[in-house]
Amino acid sequence: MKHFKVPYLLILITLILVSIIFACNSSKDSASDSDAASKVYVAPGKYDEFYTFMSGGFSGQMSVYGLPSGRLLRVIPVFSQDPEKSWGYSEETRPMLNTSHGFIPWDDAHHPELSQTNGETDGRWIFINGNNVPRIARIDLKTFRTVEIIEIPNSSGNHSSPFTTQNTEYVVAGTRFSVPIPNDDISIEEYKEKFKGTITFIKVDKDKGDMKIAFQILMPGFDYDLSHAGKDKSHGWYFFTCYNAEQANSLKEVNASQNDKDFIAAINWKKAEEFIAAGKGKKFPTSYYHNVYDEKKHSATSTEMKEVLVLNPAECPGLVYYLPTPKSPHGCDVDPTGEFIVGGGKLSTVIPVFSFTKMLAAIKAKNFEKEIEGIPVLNYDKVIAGEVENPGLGPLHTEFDSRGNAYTSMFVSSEVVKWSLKNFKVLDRIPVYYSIGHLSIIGGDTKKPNDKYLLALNKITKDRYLPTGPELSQSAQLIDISGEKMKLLLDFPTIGEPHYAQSIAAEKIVKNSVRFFKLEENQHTYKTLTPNDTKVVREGNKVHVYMISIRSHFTPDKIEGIKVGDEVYFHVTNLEQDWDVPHGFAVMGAQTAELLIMPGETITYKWVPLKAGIVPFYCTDFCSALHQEMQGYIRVSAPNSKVAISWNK
Ligand code: RUQ
Ligand code: CUA
Repeated sequence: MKHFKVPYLLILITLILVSIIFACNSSKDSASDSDAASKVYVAPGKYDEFYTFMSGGFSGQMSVYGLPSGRLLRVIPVFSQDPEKSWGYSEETRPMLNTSHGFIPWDDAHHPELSQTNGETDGRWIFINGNNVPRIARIDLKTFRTVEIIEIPNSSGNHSSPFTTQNTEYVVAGTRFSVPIPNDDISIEEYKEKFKGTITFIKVDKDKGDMKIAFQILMPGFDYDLSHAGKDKSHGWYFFTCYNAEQANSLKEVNASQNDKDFIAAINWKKAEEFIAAGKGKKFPTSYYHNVYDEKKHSATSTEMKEVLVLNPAECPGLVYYLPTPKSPHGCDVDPTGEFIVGGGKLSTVIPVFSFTKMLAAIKAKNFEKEIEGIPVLNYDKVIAGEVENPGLGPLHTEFDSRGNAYTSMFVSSEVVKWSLKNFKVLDRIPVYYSIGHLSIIGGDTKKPNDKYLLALNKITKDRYLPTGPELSQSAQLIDISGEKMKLLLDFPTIGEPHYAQSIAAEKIVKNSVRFFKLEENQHTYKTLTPNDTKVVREGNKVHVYMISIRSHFTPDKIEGIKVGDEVYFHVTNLEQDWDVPHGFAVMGAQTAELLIMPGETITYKWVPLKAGIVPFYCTDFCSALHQEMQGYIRVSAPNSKVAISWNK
C-alpha cells in the first residue's frame, strides 16, 4: 500500500488548491432578480409556508427559520446553556445537561431529524445529535423545547446520528472515533487490536417519544460517519458510511486516505431484534445518563443507567454486511423508493449508487470478497447500480425530489449537482457561495419529498455579507428546484454552523403549538397559585421563596431576613394565562442567568448573597406599560443577624 501515499497526498493538496481557486473565481452573480424576490417575499403579518430546523453546529443549539423568507423564528436551546431562556441555568433545566462526565454545558450539534410516520414527517418531534459528548436530544414540536437527552455509552464522536426509520421505530448513533471498549488506559498504538466502533439503536416510544437504548452492535474500529435508514422495500435496514478502514491512529488526513475503498455498513435491524429476542445480546456494564423534562412538573430528572446490551456481528450471521465504497465516503443517503443508497466519497471522482435489490441478491449468492471480523464484504460490482461520472469535486451529501432526481453537494467545487436516478447522468449544476456541506430538500430524505426548494448550507461566506470582524457568518442559500434548471433565490446568514437542516410544512406544526401552560395542570413542587399562598420559608441555610408574577408585579416584592451565605431559591410562577406574556426575573449579583417564565409555568432561580445590604430584583421582559415598575427589594443581613424572615403579600 506504500505506493499510494504520495499520490494521495498530492490529490489532497490539489483538492485544497482547487477549492481556493473555485472560491476566488466565483463571480458574485446571483439569480436574485425581481422574480426571485417575489418568490421569497412573505408579506408583513403573513406566515411562512414551511419551518426549517437548522443545527447550530458548535453553538450546540438548533435554530428555526421560516421558508421561503429565511426569517429567524427561534433558537431552541439543546446541549448548550442559554441565558436568554435560562436553559441549563434554572434549577429545573440543569439536570438536562448531566452526563457520565458531569454537567456539560455545551456540545456540537449536527443533524436535526424530524420524526416520521409512514415515511413522512409528522411534525411531532425533532431529534438532534451531540457529537462531542455522545448524546441525542428530542425536541417536542408542541413547545419547541428540548424534552429529553440520552447519552450514548461505549461511543465517542456521535456523528452518524440521529437519522430515523420510517415510523420512528429507532434513532441511531454511530461512533465517529473508535475507542477501546470498555474504555481503558492503553497505548494508542494498540488501535488495530483494541479500538472498536459501536452502532447504537435507540428505541422511540410510539406515543410519547421517550427514548431508550435497545442494543448496540460492536463494529470494527473504523470511523462511522453518516447514516440513513432504508425505506419501503429496504425498511428494516440501516446504512452507515465509514472511513479509516485503514485503522490509522494518527495523521488521518493522509493515513486514512490510503485505500481505494472504504465501506457502507448495511445493518439488518429486524435481524438484530431477533438476535436480541434469542438472548444473543451480552450485558456490558457502563454508565450513561438519561435526562427527561416533565412538562407538567416543569422540571427535569436525570437518571444514571448502568448497562447496555451488545451484539457481536461475528456471532450474529446476517446482521451486518460491508459494501465497498470509494474513498472515504461521507454522506449516506437513501432515495424515496428505498432502492438506491448513495455514498458521498469526499475524495472520490464518482458518486457511487448502490442497489438494494442487487445487495439482497449478492447476499443470497454469497458474492463476498472477504470478511472483516466476521462481517462479509460484498463484491462492489455485484451491488453497484451505477456511478455518476464527472459530478464535480468533493461529493458530500445527497437528497432527492419526487421526480426521480438526486441533488448532491460538492464541497470542493462549491456547487449543487442535479442528476438522474434513471441513468445516473448529470442534468444541471449551480454554484453556491461557498464550500457547501449538507443540502436539504423539504422531505428530501423521506418517502415524500416536496419539489419546491433546496437549501444549500455553506461553510464559508467570504464576501457575501457585510464584514463583521474576523468571524464571518455561515449561510444558507435557498434554491428553487421546481423547474428543470435550479435557480438561486435567497441568501441568509445562520447561527453557528448549520451542518444540516430539515424542513416541514408549517400546517403540520402550527395546529399543535402550545400557547401557554394551564395553571390547573401545574404540578411543580413549588408552584404558587394565589397571592395568599406566597411565602418565604427558611430551612437551615436554605430559603425558599414562593413567588408569583403577573402584570405588573411580583408577590412578594419586599423580603427581609435573608443572610449572607444563604442559598435562596426563588420559585416563580407566572400566573398569566394568555399567549406570549412571559415574565423575566433577575437578582443583582446572582451568578446565574435570568429566568424567563412562560404563562402558567414555575421556574426556580438560585442565589447565594455574598454581601449584606439591599438588593433589587426585577422583571427582565418588557411585559406591559408598567414593566419598569415590576421590581422589588431584598434585605440581606450579616450571617449572625437577628433579622427575622418577613415578606409582603
Ligand atoms: S456532516 S457537512 Cu455532520 Cu456533512 Cu456537517
Ligand atoms: Cu413582567 Cu416585565
